Amino acid sequence: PPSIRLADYKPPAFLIDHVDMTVRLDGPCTQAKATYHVRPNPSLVHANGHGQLVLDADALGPVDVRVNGAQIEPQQDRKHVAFTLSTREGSKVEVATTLDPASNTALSGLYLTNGVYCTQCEAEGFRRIVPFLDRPDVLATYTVTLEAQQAACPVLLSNGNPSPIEALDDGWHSITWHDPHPKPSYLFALVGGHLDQVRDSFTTRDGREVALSIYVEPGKAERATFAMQALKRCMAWDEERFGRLYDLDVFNIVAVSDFNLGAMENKGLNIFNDKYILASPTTATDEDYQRIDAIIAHEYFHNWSGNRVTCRDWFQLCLKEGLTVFRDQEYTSDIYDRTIKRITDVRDLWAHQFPEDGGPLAHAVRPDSYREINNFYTATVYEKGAEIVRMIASWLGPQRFRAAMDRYFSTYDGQAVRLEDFLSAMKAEAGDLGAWPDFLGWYTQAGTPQVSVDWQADTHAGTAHLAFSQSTSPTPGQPDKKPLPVPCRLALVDEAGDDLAISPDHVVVQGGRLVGDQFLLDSAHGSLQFTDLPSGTVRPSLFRDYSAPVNHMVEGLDDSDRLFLAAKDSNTFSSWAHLQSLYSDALQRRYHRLTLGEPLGDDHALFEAMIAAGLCCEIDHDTDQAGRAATITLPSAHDLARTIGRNIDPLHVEEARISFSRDLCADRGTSVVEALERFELEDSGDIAPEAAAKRSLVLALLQHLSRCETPDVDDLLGRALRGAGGMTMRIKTLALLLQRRSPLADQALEAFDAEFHDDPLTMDKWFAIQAMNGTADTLVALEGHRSYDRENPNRVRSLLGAFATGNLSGFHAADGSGYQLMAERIGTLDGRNPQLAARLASAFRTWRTMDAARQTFAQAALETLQSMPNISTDLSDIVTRMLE
Ligand code: HT7
Ligand code: ZN
Repeated sequence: PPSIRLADYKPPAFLIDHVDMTVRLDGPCTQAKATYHVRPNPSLVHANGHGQLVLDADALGPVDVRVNGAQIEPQQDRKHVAFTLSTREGSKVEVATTLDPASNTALSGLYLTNGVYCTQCEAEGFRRIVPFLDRPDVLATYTVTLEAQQAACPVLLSNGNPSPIEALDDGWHSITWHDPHPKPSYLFALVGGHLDQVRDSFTTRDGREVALSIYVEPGKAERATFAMQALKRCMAWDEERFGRLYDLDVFNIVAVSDFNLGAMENKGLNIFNDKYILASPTTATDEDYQRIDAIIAHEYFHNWSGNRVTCRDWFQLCLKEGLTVFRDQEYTSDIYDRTIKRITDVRDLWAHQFPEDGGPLAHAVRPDSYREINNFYTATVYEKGAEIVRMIASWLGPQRFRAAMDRYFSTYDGQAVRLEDFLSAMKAEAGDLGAWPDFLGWYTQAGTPQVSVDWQADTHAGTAHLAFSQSTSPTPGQPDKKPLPVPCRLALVDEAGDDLAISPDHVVVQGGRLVGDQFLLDSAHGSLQFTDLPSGTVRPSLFRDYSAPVNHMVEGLDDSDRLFLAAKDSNTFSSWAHLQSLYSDALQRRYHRLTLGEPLGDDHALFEAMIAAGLCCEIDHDTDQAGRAATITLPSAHDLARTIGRNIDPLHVEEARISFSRDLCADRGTSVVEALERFELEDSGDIAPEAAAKRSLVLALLQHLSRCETPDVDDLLGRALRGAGGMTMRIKTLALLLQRRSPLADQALEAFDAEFHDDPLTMDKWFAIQAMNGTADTLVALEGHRSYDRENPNRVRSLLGAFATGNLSGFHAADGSGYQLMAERIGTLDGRNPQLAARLASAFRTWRTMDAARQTFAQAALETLQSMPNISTDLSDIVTRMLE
């Protein structure tokens, strides 16, 4: 299909104000009927007395259509059902069709998962249930009646508030749900099946008693109690922080075991991948718990940022996604640890969004065109989108930002809007901040800006100069780039580590503006000239809290300056970032020496700094163990590869990291072991944040130690594994044993399998660690395991996804075996589930950064996929863009 272009947007000729729908859930004879209250769009001029109503459809059988009661013969092709309607008055349009949910393996529309009927309508799934104006700017109220056999589907759910359930003849029953809030069709949902229920309630600030339920597969209710607490926590937070109250009498969540992404924010009926609901201390890791908190909050927050105020068209996707990610990031920062959350989010951005922005799939946060919208649920739209909102929030400051958000929600409540509308609400509250920066440019221009900063100080003269310049490399379809407004939060740090007060009278600013501690660089070049500085050495701390999603390099600060700042910078994010930049340089040096066959050199000073930062305190009195863990954690192999950028040999990338840890242990191993001994390797398994923080530090230390060649490390890891009180220590130490090829690994894997083989979500972790530490042959062997299921997306992601995205040397194996196996599996999967196939294929996006031999293998694998006769649009879009 041709590309859809933002520039071609046209409002719909007709509107649908209300939908009356009946779905009779009856296996392959499932019937969907809908009545639409249609009227001509009053904002358009209708020349004749009639016009074409073109309803979207996808994979539907014959559709029966009636207009004002009379059956008609519509024009119907694979993607549309079209017929003529009056433009002088409203019409009643009835459509009816038959569906077979069990045969819907694409998991879009109405499908069956483990015997439960469920739907996924974003982005274009509603048209796979009934023909409709399936676009986000058509908002309707819905009344939905569900009918099913009572024995097969005791639970019947849809959006809104329910009426009492009614018994019908022959063991059937029915229920009607009414959603009074106009919504686009992508927020429609229904669920029917046997499900257990966890109930609770929440009273909103305006006194509404909301009945809360989480539905899970039978027998799993106990594992949903954390999720229920998480839901109540985020409901209270959204009231407090954003003044957003819930607006229906019930809020339901359903956890299903087959789902294409993480979860879906359907109005009043969120549907979740069960991975992000179910948790117990013996089966879930600390990261699982935090992710559950974040995703429950994310979907709940969509009730305002996405549902009450929605998108005009899919180009505006980040209007709801970037904003909602920002909101969930703020929430988890408040309930966990703000600095650690920022570090985690920035690491994720570097790991996922930066490679996307620098490769063949680069696209603007608001793209100009797309072939398949499902391929735009990306790190760029979500994570970079959130970074843009963060820049705006920080530019406005907390009070103005809150006022601007209130203005946005109240001005556009019940509407489908564009990014320009969001920005106009932000701008309207900017007050005396001066000219409004061109934040829209961040949405429309792809690529990561490179910001070079040059620092020069003259201690005797008491002056210093910071020169900034920015540029962005061309990305597909965007050869020329313009400068963007780049906020750099900064401070000058004195010899004691204190921030100097910067008086505007003693700074000359060019190419931007200095507002508070933010220098807004809004040209290609800008500078700050400081005068009257106090005596003594002064150093700049730049991009505090990562104030802009850019790649920055600083000239004029040597290693000792960065070590000083790592130790003394009062901004804890920045002190982490200084050390990371030193690690990154050291690892790159090692990589290049490995490729040249040279000795690796000595990083003694850096090891000293690491030990000082990571292990300085008595462990049990230290309140910032998670911070220390982050401080001593190296950049990931993928991040190192991205920084190296071209002609990559993944084995050398991995060896650079391994050798660093090995040399650290050779140099300071005794301190590391002593620190670990102080911890005692008995883990309580307690899920409280303090216990999780301690685990993260132990694991960060073990990660380095696991690279030592001495056999007593096996003993240490074995003790940590035996002492594991919960899943975090258990799976992570097991992964370290596996990575180290320890003789203890096999036995530990077997014990895990014996205990959890009939618990699929827990076995996903077992599959993933092996996929991340094995070869293509490992995958083939694991595919035959009794717990593996090629048809379940979570299983596929845990094996193939973990291999392609978490195993640099395995996926990019020198003999091409990783590429070949992935291409074969993706090709097969495409026939069943194109969205999943396309997502897996995007792991190839870095193929051109590899060395020449690997590129040849990767290209061949991609070309094989491209030439498949029945390739889906989803997969073909990804593969074609990667080969262009
Ligand atoms: N808004 C949701 C998007 C989503 C989705 C998109 C395409 C295909 C399947 C999907 N499942 C969920 C998720 C979110 O809250 O961001
Ligand atoms: Zn979302």
